[in-house]
Amino acid sequence: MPTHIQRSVCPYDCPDSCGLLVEVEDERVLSVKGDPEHPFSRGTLCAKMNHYEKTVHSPRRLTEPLLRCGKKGQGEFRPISWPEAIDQIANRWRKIIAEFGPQAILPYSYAGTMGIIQRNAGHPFFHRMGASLLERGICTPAKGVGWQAVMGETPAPSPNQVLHSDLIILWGSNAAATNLHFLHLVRQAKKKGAKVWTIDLYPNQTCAVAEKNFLVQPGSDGALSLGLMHILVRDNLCDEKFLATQVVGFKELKAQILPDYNPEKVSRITGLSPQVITKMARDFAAADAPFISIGGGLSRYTNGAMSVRSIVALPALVGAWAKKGGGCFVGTSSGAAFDMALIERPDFLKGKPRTINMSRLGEALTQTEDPPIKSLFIYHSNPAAVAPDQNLVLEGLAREDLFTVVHERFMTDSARYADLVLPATTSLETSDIYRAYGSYSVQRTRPLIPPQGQSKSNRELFALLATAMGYNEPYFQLSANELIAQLCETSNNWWQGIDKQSFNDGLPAELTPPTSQGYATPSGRIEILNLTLKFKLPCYLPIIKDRFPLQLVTAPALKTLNSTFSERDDLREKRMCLKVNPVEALSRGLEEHSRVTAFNDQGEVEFYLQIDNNVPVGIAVAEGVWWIEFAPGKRTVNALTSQRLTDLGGGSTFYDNRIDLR
Ligand SMILES: Nc1nc2c(c(=O)[nH]1)N[C@H]1C(S)=C(S)[C@@H](COP(=O)(O)OP(=O)(O)OC[C@H]3O[C@@H](n4cnc5c(=O)[nH]c(N)nc54)[C@H](O)[C@@H]3O)O[C@H]1N2
Ligand SMILES: Nc1nc2c(c(=O)[nH]1)N[C@H]1C(S)=C(S)[C@@H](COP(=O)(O)OP(=O)(O)OC[C@H]3O[C@@H](n4cnc5c(=O)[nH]c(N)nc54)[C@H](O)[C@@H]3O)O[C@H]1N2
Ligand code: SF4
Ligand SMILES: [Mo]
Repeated sequence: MPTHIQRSVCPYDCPDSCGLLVEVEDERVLSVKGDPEHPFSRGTLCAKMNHYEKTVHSPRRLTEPLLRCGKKGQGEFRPISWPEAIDQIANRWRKIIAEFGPQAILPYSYAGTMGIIQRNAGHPFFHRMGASLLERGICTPAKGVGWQAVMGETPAPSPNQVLHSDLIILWGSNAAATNLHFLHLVRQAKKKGAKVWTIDLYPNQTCAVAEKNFLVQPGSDGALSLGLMHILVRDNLCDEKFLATQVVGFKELKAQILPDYNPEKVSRITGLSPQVITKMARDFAAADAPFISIGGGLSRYTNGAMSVRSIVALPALVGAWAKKGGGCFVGTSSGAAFDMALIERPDFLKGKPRTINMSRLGEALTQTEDPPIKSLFIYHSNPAAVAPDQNLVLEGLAREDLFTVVHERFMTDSARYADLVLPATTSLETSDIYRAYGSYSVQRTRPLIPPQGQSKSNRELFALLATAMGYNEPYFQLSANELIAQLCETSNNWWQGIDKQSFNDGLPAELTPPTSQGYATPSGRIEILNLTLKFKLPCYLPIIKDRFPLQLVTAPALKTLNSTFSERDDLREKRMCLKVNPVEALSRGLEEHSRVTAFNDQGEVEFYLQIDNNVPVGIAVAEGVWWIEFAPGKRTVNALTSQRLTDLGGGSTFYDNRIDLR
């Protein structure tokens, strides 16, 4: 059979949503390359996806349903048939519902696939059931809340705007690992003369692109932004005309930041000297069109939403929004382009089931809830690895009375704790629509190879479960393609200029966010003062510093994506390392490459020690979310993170944890 090349999209939780060209022969994927015609990724992929075929045809793929035959967590299973597996699930659920009610069942899903059809395939089913609702805040809801507090529903600028900026600030974002194609635009702007700064805790891979790297104290970014504003106001560097006509609350802000955020005080909080802060503010004001890209890093703290809000307010002071290329970017949201209710079916929801925050899974599984959680259905997520407070999560998953089903492509930490494991397809075996969250690109995909082994897509799985549970709504039996066809019938002003036929044929397209006069806030202006919030003005909220001396940064790894790609020997780092400054190693008598134990009140994790001059004193960096299978001890990094949530938005606080080492 001849080889042929077809389009697809990277399915993973990455802002870029790159276009793929997939070479297929004889129902096998031979190679995967970047699609030069994709408007944002333009033909390049990251190291992770360049050999996606190794994931798709991995010998580690799950190919048949498995029933647990050993103790929970040991990973001992025997194959069973799909009809048997579905029967067992439906029978067990009927019993649980009869005794405890449907809220005793909790779905747990996140972002294994970002396709809007497969990702949300479980919502209608669990709504129909009346199961507990899951608050999906494990990523960065604090970023959204911080943006909204100031900009309301104003759509984010296109990332391409950065090409017109003359000062680009990458603030708490390791774009070289997590937003590669945006960084490509930054490099282009740099060639045209733009200055680039990073603001981070340690010099990550992105720092090399920048002219200046500002290293700050963890969780101090909100104070830094307010300190910069102080100098802009004090030294008359603000755009008074813009503030008078486009902004609400500048007078009130001025009254607060002049006494409260002088450079000496902000220096004590951030660790930057008053001179550096003053120079930063002056350079920021001198720029014609400064552009700030806010990463998730600084948002994963107990003050995360307020930090983001404080930074989002900054460009308004110099009128950056009025200039081409000026402003700030936290990510795009193009949900309004699609009729998401058609996918999620909120109308199937009767009554108001309780909501459980996914970052508090450990607590939900181990404390007395009313009703108790008696069944957990995990799909395209790996909570045993990615959720905070791993010890508590594993304690919950080990409960003999908890009926756990995991739909997965690989035997993950979570799958090992399942009563039943069901094999899932990869994105090249299903149909979907992908909309990026780092640009406005959208693209539909079709299956390029048949499902591997007996694997089924999320949507096919919920069709089977609906039948078994007697949910007769014809909706459940719609195929992914039928649902996509229905979705494509909706047209709204996001689709202006897009040829629907080409979109339907699989070509990438770029949505246009609807433009309106002014800003999409209640006042129509940028709201530095927001009377609907507890704190009416941006202010600095300190983070808690407990008795442990080192701040733990659990940053993304370059070649894995959360726990995804752990299946790939060619991508995983050789050893699970913790990086610290030589001062921290010496003071504890710890040697390079030795096995060390990191500990705090949450738990203990073994790492190999990496001594790194670049990591500041007081910080420990653990990159990547590992599978326990490849960890030197029996736990991975999230045994050290807590279930505390962000100040607003119910987000996770993965970076807001402290440890010691021995
Ligand atoms: N290679 C790779 N790509 C990924 C992922 C991955 O795991 N690996 N994950 C994907 C997902 S799900 C997401 S949400 C995005 C995340 O993408 P990003 O938002 O870019 O990454 P973050 O993990 O949020 O944070 C990145 C940086 O924030 C810094 N940081 C931590 N605390 C602070 C602080 O208090 N202040 C400042 N200024 N900086 C701080 C960290 O040191 C780190 O360098 O990336 C996606 N892409
Ligand atoms: N310590 C620490 N923890 C973190 C983070 C951190 O920076 N530090 N990052 C956090 C962030 S930002 C996020 S977004 C979360 C991510 O949390 P998750 O969304 O749980 O991310 P993954 O670890 O990538 O797990 C996704 C799983 O879905 C499976 N999968 C892929 N496609 C499909 C499919 O079509 N169907 C089914 N059924 N399964 C599929 C994959 O094989 C993979 O095992 O992790 C969070 N955890
Ligand atoms: S992980 Fe991100 S950068 Fe890599 S191919 Fe996928 S979308 Fe592109
Ligand atoms: Mo995320």
